[in-house]
Amino acid sequence: MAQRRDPRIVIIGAGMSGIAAGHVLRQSGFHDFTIVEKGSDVGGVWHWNRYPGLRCDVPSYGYQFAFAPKPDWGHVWATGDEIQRYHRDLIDDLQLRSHLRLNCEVTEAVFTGGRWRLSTADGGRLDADFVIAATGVLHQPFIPDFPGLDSFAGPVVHTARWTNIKTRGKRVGVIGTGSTGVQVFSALQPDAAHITHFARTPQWVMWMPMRMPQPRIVGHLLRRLPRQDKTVRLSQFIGSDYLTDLVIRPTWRRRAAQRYGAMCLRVLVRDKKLRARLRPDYQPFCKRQVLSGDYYRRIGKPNASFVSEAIVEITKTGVRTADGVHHELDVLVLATGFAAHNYMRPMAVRGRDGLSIDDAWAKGPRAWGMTAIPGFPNLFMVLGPNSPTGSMSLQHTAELTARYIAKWLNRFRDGEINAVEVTEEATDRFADEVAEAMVPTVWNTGCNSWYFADDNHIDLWPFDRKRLTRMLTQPQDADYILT
Ligand code: N01
Repeated sequence: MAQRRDPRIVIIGAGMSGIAAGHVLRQSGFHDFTIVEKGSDVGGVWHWNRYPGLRCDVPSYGYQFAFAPKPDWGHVWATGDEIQRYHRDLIDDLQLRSHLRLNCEVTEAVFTGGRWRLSTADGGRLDADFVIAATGVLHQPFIPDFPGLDSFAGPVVHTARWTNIKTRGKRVGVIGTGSTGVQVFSALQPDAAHITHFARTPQWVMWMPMRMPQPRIVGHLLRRLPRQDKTVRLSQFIGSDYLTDLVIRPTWRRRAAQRYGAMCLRVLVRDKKLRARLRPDYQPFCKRQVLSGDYYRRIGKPNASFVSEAIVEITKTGVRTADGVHHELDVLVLATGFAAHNYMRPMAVRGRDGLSIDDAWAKGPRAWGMTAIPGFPNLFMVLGPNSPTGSMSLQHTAELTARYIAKWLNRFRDGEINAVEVTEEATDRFADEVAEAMVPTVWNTGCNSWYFADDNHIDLWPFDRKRLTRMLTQPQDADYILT
């Protein structure tokens, strides 16, 4: 009879997916695991992003783990601070603190002699039977190569690395019109002497009462529910199923939601000239849909300008646009997004026979079912390529993926396998199915967005929840090379 052994596991990243993985491992009886996190705190994006106006654009009740329900959110759409506190509290509530190593950046992971050897930035070394890369998607800030950026005399800050800069009474420039740009613009506008929003591409901004407090009575009632985990899951499933249907199928529901998006612009921006400049030339929901309760009001204020001419250079004192206008600024805010397809890189990851992740992903990131990469045995990702960032509950997806991984770990523990590696065939088949399912999605209707890994490869999940559950519930041996 095979001997039971406790696998040594390293989880890289203590954001939402690392917390999910840690909890599932503990619950499944694995003790020998470490969660390494390069930041000084847990929380991932909610740790790194601290810009003014930060809040979640998914209602809080659905934006939490079903295994750790929090009934008493302060707001229906929680602030960044509150979500970060939730994550921090979870580390203790789920008894993960003793497994956690903060300020520990993994720089290299090499599969050698049937195990993983990890090097850290502080010169340390970790060995592991399994690695779980919970390294996130929107992690590395993207800073465009604007000519003259270094010459700007005032503070320049990327929203994902916010520092305490003074914006009150200043002439502020915000570059970028994604969810972040809209949030930070709206938060800084009231106190700025003048604020200029530089838009390479305007966005549809859908009105929602984003600052609405969650009534206390709701918290009290939810707390009294006998199976809160079930209600969280139900709310996630209802929300996800609605959004999934809307983005993956061109039905009347999509058209109705898009009509609402168009109506928000028409009703909330009365100035016809401004409205014309704010109107995107692509369908609502094609890019990640931006929600806001006040952007269209604030962009029309006397101290605000919306500039859609291209930026040609940044000077010592401002930004020059293609129409020759020089916009004088004291502070420059870059809401220019993320290198969203890097995943665990720039960590140097080498799998079987020395295969590097850069070579394996030379044609773009790919992984079977968001988690397993051919050539990289005993390594799994949580929220890897094709994760449903734009259509489903990420907490649910992270938990489901972690449970899937735990099934393989169980088989290692039982001595059934020493190594597990997904096949090229299974991964190709999955990629072909993804490409086919992507055709009728709204993301494919003629806009450019961070969803695109390259010109014709959309890095999202184009299927419904049933497919997600089916893929991640029962591992199929035929899709793997088992040693
Ligand atoms: O980043 P983005 P984000 N010159 O990539 C512009 C999540 N999120 O940080 O549209 C000029 O969406 C770029 O222009 P264009 C959410 O999933 C969630 O805003 O490419 N402009 C775009 O306007 C979201 O989708 C919350 O033409 C340049 C902007 O920069 C994701 O994070 C809150 C440029 C980048 O927009 C990313 O959002 C915030 C250039 N050279 C974010 N390069 C929640 O509430 C780029 N841009 C949960």
